Amino acid sequence: MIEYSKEVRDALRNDTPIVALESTIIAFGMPYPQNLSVAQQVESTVRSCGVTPATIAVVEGKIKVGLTAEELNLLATSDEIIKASSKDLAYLMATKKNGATTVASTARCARMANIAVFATGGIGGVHRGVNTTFDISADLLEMKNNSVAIVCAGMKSILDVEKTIEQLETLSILALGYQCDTWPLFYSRDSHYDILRVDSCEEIASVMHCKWNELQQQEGLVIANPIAQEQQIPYETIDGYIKEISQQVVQQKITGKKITPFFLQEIVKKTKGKSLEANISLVINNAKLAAQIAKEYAVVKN
Ligand code: PSU
Ligand code: MN
Repeated sequence: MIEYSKEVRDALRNDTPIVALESTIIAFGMPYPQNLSVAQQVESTVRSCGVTPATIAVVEGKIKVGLTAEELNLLATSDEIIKASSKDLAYLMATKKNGATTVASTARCARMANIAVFATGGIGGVHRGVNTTFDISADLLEMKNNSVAIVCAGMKSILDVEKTIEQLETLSILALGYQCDTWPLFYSRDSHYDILRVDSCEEIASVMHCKWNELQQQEGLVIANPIAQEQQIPYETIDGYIKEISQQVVQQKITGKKITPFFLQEIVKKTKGKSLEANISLVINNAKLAAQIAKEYAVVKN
């Protein structure tokens, strides 16, 4: 059912470390041509750590784990791509359509492919205004259902931070802060929300081993990796913009899966491109950490 790229197939056969990468960020998270260049840079960052990148997407109904250069290009340029959560996979397969996978579906596919580590920008969660919209990302459920370690810079900046942390707690999804004591909030490094601290990839790999192999707990794990100091944007600045954009969202009746792409695009305008630079930097930073974790986990699990 899954089609692997040659390098991913070889890595699976030889049991060498692999990092899964999502594709919604390519198709819907950044404008062209930055999206394509980031997708390529992320893959080369992983490779330069001696780890195999496996970007995941659906191409003409086939679940692909590891993409060719042409497929990466298709995701970055085509306007016939569906933002695909886990529930959409069957539809895409049956109708032979193209889909960019979110954290939810990437975690599911990575699990099916036996890949333990996955890098992204920010995880989905509980949206602000949830009391009226009921908008809670399927990312949360799929992080619960799939034993994959997800490296992110915290949650998407547009979310309700407190409620998302509470949901992670309820779903029993362990979150670890990499070299930090509080939750990083995507564009900004810290917050006043406590997180359990880890200082090395050895520690993270050891947590993965204790959780999945010793305790036999099946849930996924969130590794929150703060954005680099020189790239961060103060939370208050972003928060102000988000409140302004929220009003546009209501006025223009933007709903469902269109919400995140709209916010990201408007934040880029308001920050005069600085948020895009920050987003690019944190994604690459996460890919690098994910690769190091994958290497350590390969040592620990065997
Ligand atoms: N973070 C970003 N850009 C994105 C996403 C996260 O900075 O495009 C994507 C991820 O793929 C995440 C998805 O899984 O948004 C969640 O979307 P929703 O809230 O519609 O479930
Ligand atoms: Mn949603």
